[in-house]
Amino acid sequence: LQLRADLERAVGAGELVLHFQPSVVLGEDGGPAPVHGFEALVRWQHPTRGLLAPVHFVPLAEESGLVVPLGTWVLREACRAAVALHRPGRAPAVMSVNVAVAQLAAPGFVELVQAALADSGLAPHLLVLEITETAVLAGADVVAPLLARLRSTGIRIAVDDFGTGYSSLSYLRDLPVDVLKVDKSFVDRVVDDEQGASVARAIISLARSLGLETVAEGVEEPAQAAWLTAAGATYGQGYLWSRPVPLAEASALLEEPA
Ligand code: G
Ligand code: G
Ligand code: MN
Ligand code: NA
Repeated sequence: LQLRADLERAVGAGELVLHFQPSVVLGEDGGPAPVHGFEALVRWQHPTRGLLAPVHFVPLAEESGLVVPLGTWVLREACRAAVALHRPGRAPAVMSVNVAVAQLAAPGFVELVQAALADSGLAPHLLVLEITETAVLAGADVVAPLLARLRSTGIRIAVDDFGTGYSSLSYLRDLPVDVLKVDKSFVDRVVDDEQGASVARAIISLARSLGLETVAEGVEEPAQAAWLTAAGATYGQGYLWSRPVPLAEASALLEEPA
């Protein structure tokens, strides 16, 4: 309960910070992987408990409704960070932001996204909103039209933790999304596990046949990256290339590919 009161204050008090984890283009032959973009991941610089990971406060924020103001701060800050990473003569990096279903369903969310883009000067096609597969499934009737409206503003939509939600794959065909983020639990099993590899290959093939890009999450081993590249995954994200890092380090990753 103390933590909840603290969190209520923290959003306004400048105690939240963003770290950024790169996603990279899975190229041909194991050469250096160019950074495609970053996922913004929130942390809480707590006055006495130190830097808290989302697992310690995002669920609390979701239960209490605080995820709406928290998410608004994250969205605006991530758009500003994306613009701060622009350099002349360099392809601009894409910025991905996690969005809780309560945010999406709150009145005025589409307008909020448009204001965050306008105020920061970020081009819409450089913003990706990540919605978890379970959130999409739980509120398909409400969520799909909202995603369609968001997409018509030029931003892109990713389904996060894809494959964990026991969805029927046919629902994807009708969902207005652009990217599937293949959950780490599948990536963990692509090497030395024939059935694991089959499942991951099926997800990647399905995405390709629907014209969706894929981001393989939680890549830790070069052998996994090689397997995913051969299977046709579009991008990779994971400790193999970088942990989530502060903005200055993210900028350095753009100067010198992972
Ligand atoms: O790296 P990490 O521990 O930061 O992230 C853990 C989880 O917290 C991930 O599932 C991620 O989706 C979630 N998360 C991180 N940042 C945000 C955020 O800004 N908003 C929401 N809703 N979830 C976030
Ligand atoms: O939004 P999402 O649930 O995808 O959040 C990504 C989470 O996974 C974050 O907590 C991030 O720190 C974590 N993560 C990212 N890459 C790796 C990885 O290679 N290994 C592990 N164990 N965790 C990772
Ligand atoms: Mn995510
Ligand atoms: Na994920």
